[in-house]
Amino acid sequence: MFEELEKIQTAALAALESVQSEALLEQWRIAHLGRSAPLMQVFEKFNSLPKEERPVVGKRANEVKRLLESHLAERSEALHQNALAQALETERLDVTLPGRPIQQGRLHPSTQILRRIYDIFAEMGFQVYRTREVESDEYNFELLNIPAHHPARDMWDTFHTITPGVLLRTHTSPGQIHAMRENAPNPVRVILPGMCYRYEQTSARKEIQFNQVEGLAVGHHITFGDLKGTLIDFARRMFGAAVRTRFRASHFPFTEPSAEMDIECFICGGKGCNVCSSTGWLEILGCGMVHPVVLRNGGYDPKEFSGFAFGMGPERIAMLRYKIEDIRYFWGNDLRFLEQF
Ligand code: 2U9
Repeated sequence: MFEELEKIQTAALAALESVQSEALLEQWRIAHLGRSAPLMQVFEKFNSLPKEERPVVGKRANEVKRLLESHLAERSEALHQNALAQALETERLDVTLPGRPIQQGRLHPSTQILRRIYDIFAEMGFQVYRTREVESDEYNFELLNIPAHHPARDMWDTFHTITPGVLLRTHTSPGQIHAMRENAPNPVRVILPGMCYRYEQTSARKEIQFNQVEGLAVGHHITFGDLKGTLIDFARRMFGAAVRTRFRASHFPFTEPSAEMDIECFICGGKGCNVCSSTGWLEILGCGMVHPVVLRNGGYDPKEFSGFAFGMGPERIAMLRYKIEDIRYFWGNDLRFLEQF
């Protein structure tokens, strides 16, 4: 039995010499210390030994077991250290290398202009009011004093849906009717930003989609003077305190009287250049006093209430400000364009 134990110990230690990985070490443990290992068979045969031999054989068998266990622990630690050293060698990190630059996103030029407009009008007490892009013919035209077959409809080439009387809004003006109907008979002061759509042949100056910002103030004693004061103040905040402005008479079906506001050309300072077509002035927005018919459609009695409204195109403002020569760049998703802002 002693001889057998010697053989078991020698064979196990010899086998351990060639174990080079933690997986193989586990196989070794099962083979030499597991339930069916030769050493465990010795323990099983223990009861069949003569009584006087049992203590000495038992002592020796336990010694062999402890020896194999301590070699196993040693080997396991050595293999672990080896693996660690290897990982440190191959996965070495050079902390002195310069960092990789992080690509920063930026806001679309239209969004930048829109946010500037929101800030300016927020300071004057105008709330942002958003409404649907899919509209009814009634809200987009009828209630704005543009009946069917009216020649003014030619100004808004329309995308119609397959459902009769439903269309993509051609301006944010239908939102003004929603705003009035929601607030009447209380005074209201809102700006309406958002995407509008027109069925057009695209060109450097025309796109089928564009943003608009319209504004509306309705109250008891609102005058054309309030309209001029508000819009001149807006122009000064948007284009600089020294900017000169002028109002020209115009016509829109939903306002009466109507006007357009120009600012002095900031490219040539009013001397005349190709951006302002040698006039020295740039058209910035349209405006007017809300037409009595439109006021009534919004739920206000025109004998008691008056209001002003205006509309502008953020892409047009961005084009003037950044000298962008083609409106199609805005939705072309060309990074060479977008990264400049
Ligand atoms: C209601 C009452 C009045 C909104 C107005 C304009 C003049 C105007 C255009 C300028 C450039 C839009 O982006 S643009 O093409 N807008 O000239 N808009 S008055 O007047 C309204 C609208 C709705 C109920």
